Amino acid sequence: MISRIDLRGNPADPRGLLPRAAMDVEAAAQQVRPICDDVRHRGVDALIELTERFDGVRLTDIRVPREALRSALGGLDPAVRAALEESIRRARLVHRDQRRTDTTTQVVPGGTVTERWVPVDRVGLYVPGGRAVYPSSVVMNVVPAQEAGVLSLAVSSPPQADFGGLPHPTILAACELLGVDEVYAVGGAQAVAMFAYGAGECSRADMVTGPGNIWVAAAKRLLRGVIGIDSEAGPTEIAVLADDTADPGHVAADLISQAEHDVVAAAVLITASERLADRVEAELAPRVKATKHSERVAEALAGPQSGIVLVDDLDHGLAALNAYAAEHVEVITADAREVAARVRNAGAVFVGAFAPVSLGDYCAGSNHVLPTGGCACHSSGLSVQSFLRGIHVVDYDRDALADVAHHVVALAEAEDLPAHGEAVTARVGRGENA
Ligand code: HSO
Ligand code: ZN
Repeated sequence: MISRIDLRGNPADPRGLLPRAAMDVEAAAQQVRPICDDVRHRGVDALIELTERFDGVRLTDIRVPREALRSALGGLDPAVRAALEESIRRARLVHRDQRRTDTTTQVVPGGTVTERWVPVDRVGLYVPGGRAVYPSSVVMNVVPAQEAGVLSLAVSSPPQADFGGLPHPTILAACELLGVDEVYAVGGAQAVAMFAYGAGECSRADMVTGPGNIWVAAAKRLLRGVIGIDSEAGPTEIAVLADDTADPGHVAADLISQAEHDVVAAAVLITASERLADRVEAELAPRVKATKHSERVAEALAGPQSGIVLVDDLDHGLAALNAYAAEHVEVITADAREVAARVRNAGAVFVGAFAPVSLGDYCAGSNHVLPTGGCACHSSGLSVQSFLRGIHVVDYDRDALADVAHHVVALAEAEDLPAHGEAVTARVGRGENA
């Protein structure tokens, strides 16, 4: 069911050790271009027509009434409400601590550079509808934006024919809990275009974040530049680095938990213990059969993107793990903390026997919007930082400028840009060496 990849005796660079599911976002971008252009030129009229075509709902208004948000929260299962509240509370604790303070460096007497962290003015958050209804993703996107101090935040999610042409009620309830009252019933590429260009009541946003299908990813890629974007989220991934101290049932449960997302989700176990590999495989079979989304999970585990990877020892395992750069890494070994500290490439690391990925998906306080597809070797997950810009504030007085004038002039001349130098000499002459 799950394949074995034997890297033992093969210390070579294990990069590319597992194939990754590829999405042809480029081709999709060509298809969504007319949709984005239509929203740009015809605004709300285009949104209403596109929504009828793609979602089968005829909207009278793109904005969700406040009353619908309130009644969605009123109708929310109390256990789900309590869980969302706890998830929000923990996420706020963690994200609040991520806030950066401005730093001022005195470069010379009379010359300072300050890095001032300024939140983005307006953010649009896209929330998918349909099969994947993830109120937890509303929390994971909204909390860092709010903690960063974003001034204006709007959410958009496709209308559902089953719910009276409104977005899914759990999504609306999560918005209400988080204090987001600007919500639109628009989905797909057209929602990204709405945030990029503005339409009707929805004024243009500076940045759009949130997960979505290939069309949403394509629209983000196409409109990047018109609007800032977060990363393009790909299928979820879990890589578990484990030794004989790990409970094979727990490892199997964790692999299945992320395989549950998608038939192209990746579930990988990296271990030097053949015994553990056998035991995890034995645990997988009955658990896959018993789980609700059995077919989806079985397909994900059997796919070429998943596997049990046998390595020589822990160091070899760490090399493979770092080369793979998974979205989620679990370290379930002796001295797990020490081993986890050696993980360099991961969206998030879960340490030891009691930190499964699904804790992080909902209630650890960490963010679950994380880099996929190997992007963890250069990118981070969503955080307060994602919504801040560091503005350099340059403050020099006359003497400080005069002191360095000759260096500016020399560099300007070396680059054949003499007018650059002249902007300085017009103020202070050629300075020291004049
Ligand atoms: N594991 C997903 C996030 C998620 N899980 C949402 C459940 N709901 C990607 O990190
Ligand atoms: Zn998940």
